[in-house]
Amino acid sequence: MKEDLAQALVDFNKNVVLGEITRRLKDRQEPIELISELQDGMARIGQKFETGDFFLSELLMSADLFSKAMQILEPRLQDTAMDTIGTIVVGTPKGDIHDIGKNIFVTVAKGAGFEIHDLGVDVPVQDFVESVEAIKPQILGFSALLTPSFEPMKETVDLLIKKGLREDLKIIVGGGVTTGTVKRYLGADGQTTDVMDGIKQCKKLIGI
Ligand code: B12
Repeated sequence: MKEDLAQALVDFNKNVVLGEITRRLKDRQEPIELISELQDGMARIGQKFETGDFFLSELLMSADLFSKAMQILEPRLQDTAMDTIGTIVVGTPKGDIHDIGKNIFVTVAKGAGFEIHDLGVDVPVQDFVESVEAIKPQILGFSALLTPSFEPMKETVDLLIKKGLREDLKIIVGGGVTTGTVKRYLGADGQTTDVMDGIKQCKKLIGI
């Protein structure tokens, strides 16, 4: 019988989460499908945090368990690595330290053949711009999980335009709190809350 992975994450049931992942990988389920189920669990945890049923300690516990699950899933995602198809600079903007989703995007994008320059979390506007200037990627990716992240992303895009670095660059924004409205506010070329959709958009943005 299949266990409800998302619910097991909400219940912080480490044995069920890790055991179920190991079992389903053995049964040849795609790792990306398992990540999607875990992401649903995280969304439920976020809702409980919003309604005051969960506190910061629960967010930390879920992040820790998600990271443990990713230690099992990550090597399976890298299996498909091939020749480089494009270059992406990615980071989480200033003030934001969420990195679970960004790290998943980095792993899957590498597996899809992208060369990734991961600037990490809490990245200042200047660092994004200097990296674009030095690396000359085709795509700049933001990973944003906090509403206050919108301003530093907007400042980054504005500075890129001012320096004449925007024309040859595609910009995509990902992360649970982002929407089409955020995309339009930033003047970005893509937006997603799903890693596979993000990869598809990145390929399309560079004409693959
Ligand atoms: C885990 C978590 C934490 C952990 C983060 C640990 C870590 N190492 O990342 C900890 C406990 C540290 C944390 C802290 C805080 N958090 Co928090 N957190 C979450 C939670 C529950 C899950 C986030 C997550 O990892 N989701 C799972 C991943 C897999 O999903 P994802 O990030 O969306 O990524 C997927 C896609 O979006 C995409 N993707 C992601 N990035 C990118 C980038 C590109 C380029 C592309 C193409 C795709 C892509 O791929 C991923 C896979 O599909 C969310 C709830 C939620 N609904 O998201 C709240 C949430 C984001 N947190 C929130 C808050 C308020 C906070 C705190 C301010 C709490 C506090 N009072 O201190 C702090 C802020 C700390 C800071 N300065 O950043 C709010 C944000 C509200 C808002 N609108 O601003 C949320 C939404 C909870 C809520 N509902 O209130 N948090």
